[in-house]
Amino acid sequence: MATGQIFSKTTQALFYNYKQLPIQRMLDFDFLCGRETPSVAGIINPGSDGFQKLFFGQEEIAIPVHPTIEAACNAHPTADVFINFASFRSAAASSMSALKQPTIRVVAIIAEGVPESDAKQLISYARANNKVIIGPATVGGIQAGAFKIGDTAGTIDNIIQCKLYRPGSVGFVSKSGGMSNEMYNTIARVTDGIYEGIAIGGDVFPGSTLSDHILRFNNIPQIKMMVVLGELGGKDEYSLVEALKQGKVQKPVVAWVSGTCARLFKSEVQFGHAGAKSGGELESAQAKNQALRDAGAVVPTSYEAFESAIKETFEKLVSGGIITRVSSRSLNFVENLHYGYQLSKVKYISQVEDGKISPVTEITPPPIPEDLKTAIKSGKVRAPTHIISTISDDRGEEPCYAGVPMSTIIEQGYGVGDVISLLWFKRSLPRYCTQFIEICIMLCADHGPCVSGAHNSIVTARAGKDLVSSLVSGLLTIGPRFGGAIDDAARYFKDAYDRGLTPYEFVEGMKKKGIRVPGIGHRIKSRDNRDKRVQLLQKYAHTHFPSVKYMEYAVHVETYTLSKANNLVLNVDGAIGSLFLDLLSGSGMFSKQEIDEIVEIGYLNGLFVLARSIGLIGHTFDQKRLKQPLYRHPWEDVLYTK
Ligand code: Q5B
Repeated sequence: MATGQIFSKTTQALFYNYKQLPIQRMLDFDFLCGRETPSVAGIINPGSDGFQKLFFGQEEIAIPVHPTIEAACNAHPTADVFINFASFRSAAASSMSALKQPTIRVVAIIAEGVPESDAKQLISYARANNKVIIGPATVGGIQAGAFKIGDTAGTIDNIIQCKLYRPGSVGFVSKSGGMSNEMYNTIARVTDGIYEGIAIGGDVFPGSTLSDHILRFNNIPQIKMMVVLGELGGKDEYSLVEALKQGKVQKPVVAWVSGTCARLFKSEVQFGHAGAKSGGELESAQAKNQALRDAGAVVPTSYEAFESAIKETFEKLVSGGIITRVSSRSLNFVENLHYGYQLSKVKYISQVEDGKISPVTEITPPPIPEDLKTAIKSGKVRAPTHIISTISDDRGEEPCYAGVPMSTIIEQGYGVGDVISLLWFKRSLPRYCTQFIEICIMLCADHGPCVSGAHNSIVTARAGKDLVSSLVSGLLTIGPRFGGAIDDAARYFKDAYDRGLTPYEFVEGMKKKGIRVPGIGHRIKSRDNRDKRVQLLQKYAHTHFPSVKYMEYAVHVETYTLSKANNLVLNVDGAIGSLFLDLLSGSGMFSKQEIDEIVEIGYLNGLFVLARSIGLIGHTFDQKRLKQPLYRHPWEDVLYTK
């Protein structure tokens, strides 16, 4: 693997698969460290491009999003780390494609469960091309005060507690990502902190090994001691043993291989990681700990003693009393040394060179502005909402309509009328009312292909437009002349009735103002060709409503208008408008003020809009099913005149 530093304070990464939280955590870390540039140069979100807004301190920044790895590498040639948050299914292919990019030097693979054969191919490609893989199955790694991969080291609070915003003197490598967070804490407590920490991942075939990183740390002058946390299973630790034996590591190594408890189990045990299973004796934690100890690492007798071993080693370094380099002449001696237990006896084997640790100058990192959501949750701040909603709530286990849970609606056999009454009127109306609503919906669902709305939908569908366009084109015709006269009918009938106007006074008063009586008149219906829908609605109301005073008033108005012209019948809009007034006032469910508000706001055209949408959708499907060509109105049907 490479010789020394793989990250710096200017390192930038490309982040594969948009994951808001880990990217934001990287940027928060950057801000904490006083980085000038964000550590994420670009995001690769397969198939999409544009920008993602994220915070860099208090500022919002737009990070470019690229559809392919190639496009991202071309756009950001100095970004040399590839952080791969792909799933285990696509991690191998995307990692290989990243490794093949000349600009990419380090690939971190987060996914667990990458097939071992794929991992081997990635490793051999990376080694042949002098590239570094961290993972698979890793949380990543961190160079304190400089660069952090994804979720490494957890929350900002933990990062601050572990002093990871500034470099210390310890190089740390572990298999486990979860345990590395724990160890950052331990190391921060008993030393001057981490310089670099890497979790190689718990797979059987890690892209880079414990010894790869230890050998690299050995070449980083700022790192004065190394801490290793291995685990049972596999033989990775033995390459470190070899490196120690061969004198390739000159800085103190404090190590522990976890999993000593495996012996307490009668059969083979598989711990959390794919690679962490008790195999033969050689792969046991005990054997590996002993081998490391024999090779000269400081190895405590238990995990509990790990912290004090690190502390003791660090303190020796601070006082300048520990080896930092071992000359080849001393090698045999080192090989025979039980370093862990004879720590205090080991002074200078050879020269001490630049091993002494000078105290780190402590800095106070800038505070990271808290996210509004978190601050609100903790009760620290309050923020005004932008929307107020009173009819439904989808935050709980199941959505509620006006407080009624979905399951109640289904289990208690609510109908569409009940749902409308909950969502429009915010209350459960008596069944006769909700049934009336359903009758209105059924009767107004369609009135043939010749009416304005259906005609528009048909023409639009035949122009090749989609369902929504065809539907709204039909809906847009609903208005004062066609279908949208229900509210006005209710307003005028109510006003005239409440003021005690006779039909004559009402109609003539309207005529004087030049207003046609809404709810009266029809293009094809007349005294002798009554609208069946009106008759059905009237019949239902007579049977179920406690009072039909507004409807009776409308009928008196009709009697008067019919004396003027045959087609001035009470139409479907007028029937619904007047009958809804009866429903509102007769049901006892609405105050006078509420009725005035409903009429004033204009709820009732909603019934026609909702109902007729059913028909307009039907006409759209019909035209498409019949594969009707573009509509063109015939010339003969147009009067061309000057
Ligand atoms: N005159 C509906 O008119 C229509 C008068 C009136 C006093 C009136 C017209 C009107 C009010 C709005 C209304 C809903 C435009 C209708 C619907 C859904 C539908 C549709 C479908 C479906 C029809 C002739 C003479 C003139 C006028 C006078 C007409 N209406 N006077 N009050 N309301 N109504 N809309 O036939 O003296 O000759 O100048 O605007 O309620 O849309 O099926 O088709 O389900 O899809 O075009 O049912 O009534 O009559 O305009 O030639 O007028 O009658 O002043 O008098 P027409 P016009 P004059 S339901």
